[in-house]
Amino acid sequence: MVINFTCKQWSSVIVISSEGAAPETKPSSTQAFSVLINALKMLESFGYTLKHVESRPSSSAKERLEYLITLDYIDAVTTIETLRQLIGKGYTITWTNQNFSERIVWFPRDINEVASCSKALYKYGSELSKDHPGHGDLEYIERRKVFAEIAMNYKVGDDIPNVEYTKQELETWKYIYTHQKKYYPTNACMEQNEGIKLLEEHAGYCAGAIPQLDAVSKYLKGRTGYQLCPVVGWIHSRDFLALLAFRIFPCTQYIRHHSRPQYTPEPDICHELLGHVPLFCNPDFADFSQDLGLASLGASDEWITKLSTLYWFTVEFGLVWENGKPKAYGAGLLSSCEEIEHCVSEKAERKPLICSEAVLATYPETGLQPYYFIAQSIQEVKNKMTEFSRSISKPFSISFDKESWSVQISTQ
Ligand code: NLE
Ligand code: FE
Repeated sequence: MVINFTCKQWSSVIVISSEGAAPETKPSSTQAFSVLINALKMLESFGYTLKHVESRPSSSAKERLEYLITLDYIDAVTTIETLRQLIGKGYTITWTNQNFSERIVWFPRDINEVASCSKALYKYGSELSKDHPGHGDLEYIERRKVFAEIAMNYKVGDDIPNVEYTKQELETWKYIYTHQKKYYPTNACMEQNEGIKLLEEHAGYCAGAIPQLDAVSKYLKGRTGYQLCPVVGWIHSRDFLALLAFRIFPCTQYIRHHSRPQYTPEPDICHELLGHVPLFCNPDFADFSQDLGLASLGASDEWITKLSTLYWFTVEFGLVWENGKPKAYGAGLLSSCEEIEHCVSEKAERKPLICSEAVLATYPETGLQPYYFIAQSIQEVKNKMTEFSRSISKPFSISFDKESWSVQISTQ
């Protein structure tokens, strides 16, 4: 059932109107009434006292009823938490005040609530589309199910099950690892080179074996407080960013198809372990990834698109200058044998990173990127993105509390 709640006033009372049932159907009187009862029950559990309630024909659909509920105002934080819980129960809430009118979106506040965010699949869920190198390879598709199973059953906080990789999988890894390592000293940023060194010393990185996510996650946790969580494949941008807010990085565990080790159109374990994890060893980079995640919590769909586009052009495909030379720090570049060469070559088009421009740029999800955004340093990327995410309009601000590993909501 879809219910619209409009929060009309902010300062002293909350006025809520509700409409029962999906827009196409006219709810029965008892249905409409049970919507009211359920809303009141929830409001009561938050400590609200009902001052007044009246029903009237809905302003948007005449044949439907809407309820105007007036409550004693408690405080801003309780209001937001109430609205958040109502959204969690399936209510759609539009927050309206003199500055804007925007739909409020549910977001997780702690590690238990964020757990569901790694489950929603975006694409390549159970079968591989035509542009995927593994398309039609039944053995490969079958193998992917083993990894899907692990990801679907995983609960944040558990140990990540270790996987015994096949000979063919190990060969693919060895090819990529050896190839990329040759290019990192010249084509990758220094943070990447430092990360790889640390991971070789402490987390079992080597050409001969695919490091296990569990061991890598435990090492990262000790170093920068980030942990890995296995996922089936692409997940929705909103969920991806929400996980980052809690210092959780969603990680695929399967490996790309052996027929094309040089390039994959979707994330795989090579992309995660060679592209993302080394940078997560850097405390500044880890902080900045979390900030991006925090900025996404409760943001509108439009902002989520902007933030994930920015993520694409920086964390996935970004370049930085180092001693007058372009170097890769984007994970999609660091894990691709083809693109690590291409991105710093004469052939590649590079534009200075301007966030307001990058968020509007379009990109192909498969194939080499047509252009790249380049910054002076990782520090500059961080500063620019922090400044940019300040322009997100939200009726509240969010901060992270390290003690409870949860977010605190406040209003200005
Ligand atoms: N194209 C990258 C690679 O081959 O490693 C993966 C990109 C995933 C976003
Ligand atoms: Fe990635």
